[in-house]
Parts: sequence; C-alpha cells; structure tokens
Amino acid sequence: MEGVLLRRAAELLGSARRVVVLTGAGISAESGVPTFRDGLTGLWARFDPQQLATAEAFHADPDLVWGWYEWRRARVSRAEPNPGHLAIATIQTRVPGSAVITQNVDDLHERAGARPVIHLHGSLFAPRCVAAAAHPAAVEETTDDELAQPDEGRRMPPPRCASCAAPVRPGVVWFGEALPEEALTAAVGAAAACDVLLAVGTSGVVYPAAEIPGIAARSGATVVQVNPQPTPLDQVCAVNLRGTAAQVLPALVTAAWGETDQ
Ligand code: BV8
Repeated sequence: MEGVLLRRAAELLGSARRVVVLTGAGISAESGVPTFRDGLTGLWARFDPQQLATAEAFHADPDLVWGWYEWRRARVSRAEPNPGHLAIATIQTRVPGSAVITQNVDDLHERAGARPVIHLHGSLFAPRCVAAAAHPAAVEETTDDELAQPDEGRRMPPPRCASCAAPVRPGVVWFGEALPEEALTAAVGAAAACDVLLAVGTSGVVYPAAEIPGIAARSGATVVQVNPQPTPLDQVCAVNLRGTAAQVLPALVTAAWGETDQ
C-alpha cells in the first residue's frame, strides 16, 4: 500500500467532521463469510446468488432458499468480527455522528461495537411472516444442531408464522424488492451531509446502494475506497486504497489518530 495514499486518506479522515462508511461483503470476507463474488458452494453451487435471493426462488422452493439462509446464519454465528470491523467502530467513536451503512445481512458490525448500523438489505436475524410483516416471527436462538449444519448445507422447511401459519421468510431485501424506506432515506441523507465517505469491500454493482458514493461526491464529500480490486466506484473516488479491509482500515485509523486500543 502506497504510504502517500494512506497518509492522504488519514489526513482526510483525521480532519473530517462527518464520516460515512459504506460496506459490502468484502468487509466480512476476512471473517470467513463468503462474498457474492466467491460463488456459492455445496447444495447451492449450481445457483447464482441473484437468482436465489428472490421472492420467486423462495416461492418456487422454500426449503432450498430457507436452508440457504439458515446455512448463512449458522456461518455468521460461528464467525467473529475482524480488525476491519473493529476499526470502523473506532472511526464512529472518533468522529461522533458518523454513519455506518451496510449492504451486508450479517451482524458483525454490531458485534464489533458499531452503533448505529444502517442495514440497507436487511438482516439474517430478523425473519418475518410472508403474509404480514407485522406478525411476530420469533427467532429461535441458533441451536447447536443448527450451528452444526453440514458444510454443503441442507434443505430446511421454513417455520410457520405463529399468528397465521403462513411461511416465515428471511428478513432480507431480495432482488426486485424495495429497500426499507427508513434505512434508504437515512443513508442518502448521511451521504449528502458527510465530508468523507469510505467505501469498503463493495463491488458497487447493486442499486440503489451503489449510488451512495456518487451522492456523497456530488455533495462535495471526498470518497475513499478500500478494495483489493478495481470497481466501478473508482471513478468517484479521490483515493483508492488497494488492499484488504482488515489490513488497511486499522492502518488508516492509526495514521489518522495514532495508536488506539482498537
Ligand atoms: C430494487 C440481501 C425495485 C439478500 C441483496 C439500476 C441499474 C441496474 C439494475 C438495477 C438498478 N436498480 C435496480 C436494479 C435491480 C437490482 C440490481 O441492482 N441488480 C444488479 C445486480 C444489476 N436491484 C434490486 O433489485 C434492488 N431492489 O431495485 O427494487 C423496486 C423499487 C421500488 C418498489 C419495488 C421494487 C434490491 C437490491 C438488494 C438485493 N439484496 N442482499 C442476501 O444477501 O441474500 S444484494 C447483495 O448483493 C448484497 O447485499 C450486496 O448488495 C450485493 C453484493 O455486492 P457486494 O456486497 O459489493 O459484494 P460482492 O461480492 O459483489 O463484492 C465484494 C467486493 O469486496 C469485491 O469488490 C471484492 O474485490 C472486495 N473484497 C473481497 N475481499 C475483500 C474485499 N474488500 C476488502 N477486503 C477484503 N478482504
């Protein structure tokens, strides 16, 4: 990593009044959570995630899709936040009023101490009734049996809603579905009001999330990207830090504020 670029980004971060951190699957890669680029394995290997993450797929084969989300929930429950997640939580304490916006459905930002976290695409830990989101759909604690999912995964019938017996679905935003209005409004507002936006571990191809760095840049903010690979977001970025989140973010925080107990 070029020291010059890291120092430039650190200066920007160190003097920022308002920071937005936008994350994608790359921030959780070093915690062992596969990205969407990694392609699916086991029972789901022959599927494209964008096919499976749809209402159509769930209605066509609920056991396959519910099994996939339970497999991912078990995987995330076994994972730990990495130094990238911890550094983002530190940024939020160092620059009060900063927003963490994630496309991820895992809870690793929260487990790293980040508060609040805006989830644009929902969560693996908020299943709800297919028929009526208002129906309470309790999440049973992840049992050891569930955690012990076979690596290749398995089909699992979705539980039934306690109120109307309709199937329970994962509390995530599927392709073709609208994002939660409150989360999207808060994210767009934070992007338009920040002076530095950090885009971490996202390929910048899924909309409307991929528009957020552009909204920040058009509102006068400086956009810094952390990603080992080039992405379509390179165009709106003033600084591209080509490296992994768990390596670059702690170094960035140290360069901006000196050694911290991250
Ligand atoms: C909607 C939850 C309409 C479920 C997800 C405009 C143009 C084109 C298409 C569209 C458009 N507007 C809408 C669309 C359609 C679609 C879309 O964007 N399609 C794309 C694919 C072309 N969007 C939608 O369908 C959205 N809904 O438009 O509804 C509507 C409106 C009103 C009323 C009714 C309907 C909904 C989109 C949300 C879908 N749900 N997730 C689940 O998780 O199962 S999206 C899901 O995929 C993730 O949440 C994430 O957003 C995306 C994956 O992207 P990334 O997170 O960036 O991850 P990826 O694997 O791609 O890349 C990882 C990156 O990390 C790489 O760059 C890699 O280099 C880097 N990396 C790897 N390791 C590391 C690293 N970086 C740092 N450190 C490392 N160690």
